[in-house]
Amino acid sequence: APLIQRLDYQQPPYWIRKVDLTFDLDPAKTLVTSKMQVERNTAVPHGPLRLHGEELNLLRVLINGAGVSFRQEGAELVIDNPPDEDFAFEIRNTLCPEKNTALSGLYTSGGSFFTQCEAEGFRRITYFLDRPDVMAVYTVTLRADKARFPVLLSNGNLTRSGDLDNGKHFAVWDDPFPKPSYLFAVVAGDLVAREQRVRTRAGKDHLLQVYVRRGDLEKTEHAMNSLIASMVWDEARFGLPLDLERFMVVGVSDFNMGAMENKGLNIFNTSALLASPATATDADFARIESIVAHEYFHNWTGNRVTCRDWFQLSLKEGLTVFRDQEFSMDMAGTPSARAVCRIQDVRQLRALQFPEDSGAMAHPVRPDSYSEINNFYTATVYEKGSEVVRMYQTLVGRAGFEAGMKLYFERHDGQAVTCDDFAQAIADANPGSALDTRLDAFKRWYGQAGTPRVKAHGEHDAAARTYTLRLSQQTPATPGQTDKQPQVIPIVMGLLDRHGMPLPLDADGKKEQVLVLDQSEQTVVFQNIDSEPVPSLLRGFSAPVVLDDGLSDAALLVLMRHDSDPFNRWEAGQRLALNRILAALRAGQPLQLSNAFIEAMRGVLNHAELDPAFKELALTLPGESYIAEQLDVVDPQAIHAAVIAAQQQLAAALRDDWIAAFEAHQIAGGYTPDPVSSGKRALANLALSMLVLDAQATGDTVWPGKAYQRFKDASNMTDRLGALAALVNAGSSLAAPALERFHALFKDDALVIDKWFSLQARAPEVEGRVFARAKALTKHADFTLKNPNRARSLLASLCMFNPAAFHRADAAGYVFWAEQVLAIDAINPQLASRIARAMDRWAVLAEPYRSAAREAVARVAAKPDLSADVREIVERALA
Ligand code: B3K
Ligand code: ZN
Repeated sequence: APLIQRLDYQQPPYWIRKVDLTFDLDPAKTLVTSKMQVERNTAVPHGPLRLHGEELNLLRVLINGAGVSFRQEGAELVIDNPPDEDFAFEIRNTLCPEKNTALSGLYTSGGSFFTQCEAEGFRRITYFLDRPDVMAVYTVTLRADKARFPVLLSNGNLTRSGDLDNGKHFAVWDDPFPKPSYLFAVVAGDLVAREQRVRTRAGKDHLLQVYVRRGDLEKTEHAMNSLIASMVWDEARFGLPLDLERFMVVGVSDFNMGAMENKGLNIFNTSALLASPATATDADFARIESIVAHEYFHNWTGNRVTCRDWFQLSLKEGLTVFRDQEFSMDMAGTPSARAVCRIQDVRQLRALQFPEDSGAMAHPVRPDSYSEINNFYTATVYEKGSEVVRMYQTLVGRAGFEAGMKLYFERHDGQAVTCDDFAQAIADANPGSALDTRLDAFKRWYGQAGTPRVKAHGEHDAAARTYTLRLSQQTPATPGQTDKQPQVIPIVMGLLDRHGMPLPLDADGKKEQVLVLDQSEQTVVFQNIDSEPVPSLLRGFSAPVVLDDGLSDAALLVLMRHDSDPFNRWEAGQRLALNRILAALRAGQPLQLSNAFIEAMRGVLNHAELDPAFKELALTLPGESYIAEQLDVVDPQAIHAAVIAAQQQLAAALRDDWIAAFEAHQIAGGYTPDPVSSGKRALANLALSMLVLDAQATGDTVWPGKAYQRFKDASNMTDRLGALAALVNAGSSLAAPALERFHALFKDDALVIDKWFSLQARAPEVEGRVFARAKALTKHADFTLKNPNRARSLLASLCMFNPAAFHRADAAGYVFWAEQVLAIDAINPQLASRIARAMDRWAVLAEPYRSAAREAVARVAAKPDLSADVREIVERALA
């Protein structure tokens, strides 16, 4: 597959302004008739009309109603001499949805039809200029058997429907908004809907519908509530109302990602839509709220203003992730609950994006080249992209950012634009701001890959009563990018005295400020500082960087106890733990937590005012992949051993406190997924897992027994799964019967069975048993590579989220990975290439893992018939 370069962008030689599509839907052979209004683009040189098409049977091509000569060149349909004037263009083709296991284009799932067109799925439906800068208005006619496909949906408004001969019926949908083909959607099947009519602030009425399979209706209440909350929020915070009379959301079991923002017809993976207290955890409820919001927010940031080309993907994804993160924080409410959201987002960024940014797939937020665009729906484009948007807000303030968004829509509504257009709008709305004066330098965030390292060193001069903070930055080399320029890094900061009291930073007595680091080295001097302060830098994680401030454990303890910024309080505790773990790993010594650390953790656990949700985060040790990020040579087994040792020590030393915490955080009454109750459940579940872990070491049988009882009696999935996880993760002998019981109880609920697979594949490895069990589970009757959720629940869990089970001295994990990737690639290339990324960081592994991992990647790369998706991943890994 050719490498596509960002700088090669050119406008298309033709525009398609209007599309009239007719579908005769049949799972084995669907007929598509596409009538388009085409117009020459006079801004670029005259050339042939080249349309994209994949896996289609072409039946006929007409221009202005008459046959025309054409060629098929690879995947393109070429018409060499189209008319100069606007013309009517008609294509007829067929395709086979039921054989479409790639889940891109038009496919069937559970007997119904669904589409997925982003990024390049529309060309698997019909021939088209399948690129986001070609925007057209669509009219869609659907015809299908009425008994099998009673519901017929597409984008926009339903204008007509009725019966046809032979038991068929039809529906006509009109979408008044011009859109790129990637936002097109069709759904047809035997579905039912939860409906809600709402009136916006502006007084407009809307019909909201959530379509699912019969039987799943009672699991859609949370999604509907989340949708309504999203509507209210976007109008209140950004003045952005819903622009369609009808907004539909549909669930499908076979789906490659979380959900898709098709105009007026969002399609969701059922895992991101369906929830009931008995089957979904608090984390599921939160994820559903945020994905429903994310897709809804795309209606403005993505659909009304879309991307000129796919290199600009973060224009819509980074911005929309930022918006959904802000929404979740606003929904959470209290400052502490907001901080919990922020901590979770940063943890995610560090666990997924930081490794990406330092591995073989490192790429800028706006990539420079790709061979398969689906490989660039990454943590960098999404999560780092969101951090970039957050930095705009930090630099211009919340009101300034809202003004910038307003200007962005004033300028670009209805257009396909670039990240530069967004940057310019925010800057122009804030003349003279810290952003406006450094806009070119700020935009390096779009072009430079790699996580910047920021060093901070403070010196107190007692005689001069000054505190001098020296800051420096450096961004490591990444593939294809050796020399990096300084980035614009907003550092929100404050100073504390050694008792933890905030110090005034200037004559006005300000206690917090934003330092803008935009040089390689910079010095800031604070006046009237009487004694050595403790700096609290990068509050709220104000930039996606690695900070090395060289603080002592004593200083970290001050921050952990007293900082006014809850994020930095959490961060200080994490750093204390990390320092210990890294010291042990570097020395090759067994880990021993210090008393000071244990007492600090006890202080957090028993604290009278801290929220349970915050305590749970503070008492959870840094993840294994984040620890690996700190090391030049990674031994996954050693990291795992250190983390387990730290957990065991924390479990033993705080045993009585864990018991008290468990007992104090039981909830009477019904289940609600609100932040306060879910925080209590999270802390109780952590306490339980610590108690069962400790019991495993001491031989105590009381706590495993209690865990089993709780597992059996739990009235909600969070507590049931929490208790089951406590047994499984501690390696208790009660784990096997509990797993069996869990399976029997939920055998008919696919989303719960996914949890069952995933829990087993993520269990802490002990003597190869977890790996062996995971491998055996591929033969389980419920396992299939065809359903992405199921495949990921086992394979991604093992290969990407369980390093100690996966990286084995005998290389069996890598052999297994290669087999599975190849098997999935023949079915679903997008899914295969996600799992292929488990090997992104093979080069930093210690021996013997490193050589064996490389060999496995090379074996996959040697296969001649790989998809473009997997090929790009393995070739980048080997480059
Ligand atoms: N825009 C889609 C992702 C499409 C992925 C294509 N491989 C979902 C989202 O980000 O909202
Ligand atoms: Zn998105």
